[in-house]
Amino acid sequence: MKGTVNYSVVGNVAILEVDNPPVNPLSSGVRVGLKECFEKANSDDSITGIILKGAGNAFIAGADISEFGQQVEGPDLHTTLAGIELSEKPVVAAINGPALGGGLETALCCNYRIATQNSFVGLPEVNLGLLPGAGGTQRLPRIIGPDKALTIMLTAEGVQAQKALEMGILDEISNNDLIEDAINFLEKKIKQNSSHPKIRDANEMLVEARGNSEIIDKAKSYVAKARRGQFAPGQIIKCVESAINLDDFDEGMKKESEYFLECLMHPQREAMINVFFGQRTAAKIKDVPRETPTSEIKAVGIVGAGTMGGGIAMNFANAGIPVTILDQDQENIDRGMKVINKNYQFMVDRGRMKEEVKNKTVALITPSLDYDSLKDCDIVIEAVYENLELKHKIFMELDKHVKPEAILATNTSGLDIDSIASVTNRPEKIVGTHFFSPANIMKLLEVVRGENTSNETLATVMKISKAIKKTAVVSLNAPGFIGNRMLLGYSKQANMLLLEGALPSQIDNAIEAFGLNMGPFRMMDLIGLDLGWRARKLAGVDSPLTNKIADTLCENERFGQKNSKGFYNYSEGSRAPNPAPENEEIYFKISEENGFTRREISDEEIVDRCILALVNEGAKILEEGVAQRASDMDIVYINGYGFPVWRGGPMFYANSLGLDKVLEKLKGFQKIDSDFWKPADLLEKLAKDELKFGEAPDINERKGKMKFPDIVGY
Ligand code: 3H9
Repeated sequence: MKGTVNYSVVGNVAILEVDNPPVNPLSSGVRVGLKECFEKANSDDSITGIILKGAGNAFIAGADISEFGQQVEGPDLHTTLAGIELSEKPVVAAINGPALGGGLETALCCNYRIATQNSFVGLPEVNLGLLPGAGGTQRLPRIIGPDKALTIMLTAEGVQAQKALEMGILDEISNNDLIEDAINFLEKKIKQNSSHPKIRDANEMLVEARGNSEIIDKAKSYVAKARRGQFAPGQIIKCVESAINLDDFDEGMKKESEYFLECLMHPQREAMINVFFGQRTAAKIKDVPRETPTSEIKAVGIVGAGTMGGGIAMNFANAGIPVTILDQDQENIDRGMKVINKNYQFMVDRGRMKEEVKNKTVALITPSLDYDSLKDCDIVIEAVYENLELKHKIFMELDKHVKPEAILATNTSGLDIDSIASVTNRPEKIVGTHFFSPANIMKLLEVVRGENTSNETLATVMKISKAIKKTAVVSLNAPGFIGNRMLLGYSKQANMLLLEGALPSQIDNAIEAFGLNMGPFRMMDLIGLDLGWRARKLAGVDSPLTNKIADTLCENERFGQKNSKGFYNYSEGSRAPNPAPENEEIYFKISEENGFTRREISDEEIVDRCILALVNEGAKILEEGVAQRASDMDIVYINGYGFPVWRGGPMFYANSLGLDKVLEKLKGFQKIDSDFWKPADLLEKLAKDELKFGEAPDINERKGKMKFPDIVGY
């Protein structure tokens, strides 16, 4: 059994310490320990009260997520928490770090809650396709009201201790020794009261909310926007409606259990838990030991004050790390700093940042025109446009000016890291850090490992990516890395479907109904159709078949959202796509010129061809060892490309379809294009062996170096 609870006594107070490193989830051993320790404390006449705390730096991170869907040992969580709530001796939860999910639910079963300043609480179960199923949906609305409780449960955001105190979740904050403060607090309460409050008895806020449909309507409209396609949020709302409308706490608990079970059995739960663990596994590099030394990053340099450079700088400033941002002339640097300021002001205006925090954060970013100002930086990230020659020049300058032990990183989305490393005297310190736009918002960071990148460099970049709150995934240095390589096949299929007979709106609607944030043509309009067109013109290359329509739109001055005309039309200042029937003539003409007889195409075919193109390419990436594992590709697609988290990522989705079915579909599509749809060897092998992605044998060696394309960035 995993985890335990340590029992000690200070004076007349029993101290129960949940011990299940690193974050003390409520695994089987903890549940057994809690039951036994509460029985022990309650049967000992010398004990007047109980304090519950977590070992190390966490209170309790919730139920043990790895137990869901498994046969569990020991008492269930409800029985365990009933033992706490029914304790004859008063109980104080002494919160010493995150108290999340079942952790907060445990604290809500105690009579009182006291926390350190740095602690935070939350009910993030919705991110796992679940709801707070250990009384959270019934108890939290009773102490802070259903409106605020719904916000906490539906956003899954943590609430810092001070705010939790103001909301009424906590009774006190400890600024000194937590256990000493908790004992004093408990003794004061014992002196003052003969009985101690239980949240189950507090009904006032629920009665007040009865008949107020606004609370539920607001929650539903948030879910429709922010959690489109997810099952659990609706279940959470139903639980809170039950709390509001049922007089009896236990009746509400019954409803919660019913709705929880439905979440537990729902396929989204498994998909989202796959994402939870995938996110954490991605941070581990198979051949880089955990104990690899890392260097400290105390100062960061950025080369290029454009959109990407500015966004990257903001990430470090937000984490309190000073940044020097360099560009070649004053005009660029002024423009870049103006955009950074504007982005921060936007956050202040929206109430997401306090003015004084903004001022402090902006003050961490220093503009510069001089390479020498980067000399003491611990890492410098180059973020200029995609031109290998230019990058070579910049890296030569950096190598000359920046201290030799510093890491030099490039934000390239597809140029050869080894070629960049070759112009420096420190190839072991060269690494790719591919941020996604907008870099201050998007979670994904592709960390690209060159031939000579050292373990120390990789481990340092992985560590710093956590500090700036990015989800880092490692890719070998191969064309397109992971994300853009997979995207190529997906975009190709979208364009082929357009040539064969579907319209952009049909394709986008089908992909969005599948769950992606944005269909491929809306995405192309957002990025700008002209990027590829201009690059091809510059290089003097013809439009490939799949780009012929987009390039013709550009010839007609339709560049996408930037000039309000692309595959769609846009009204001034709006990003909402409107139909563009005037384009149809172009689509039909190019189809005909290229020998296509346009036909009716079903939404199912659209989804299969776009999504299975991702899957087949993903299988090739895996067999070539470019990605370490299938779940890494799921994490890339969810965090960087808007793939629905509730489908678990493209590779997990393929597993859930069944790889034999996937293979059958690919073979069917070979009638359309036998080369493109040739199934990856790995996929054939897994399907034959009735295995899934994730069950494939590890591949840790690359299959030879691949040639990088001459043009990237579209
Ligand atoms: C729930 O409570 C349901 C109930 O309402 C009802 C039940 C009936 N379980 O994130 P980190 C592991 S659902 C198992 O890297 P950090 C994690 O995998 C739960 N394992 O650390 C990792 O393992 P490894 C609701 C867990 O400092 C290691 O701990 N609760 C759990 O960046 C370190 O994690 C949540 O959703 C868990 N509950 O962040 C909270 N939590 O080292 C989920 C973590 O082998 N947890 N692990 O890769 C978190 O949000 C973060 O882990 C936390 C720490 C903020 C606590």
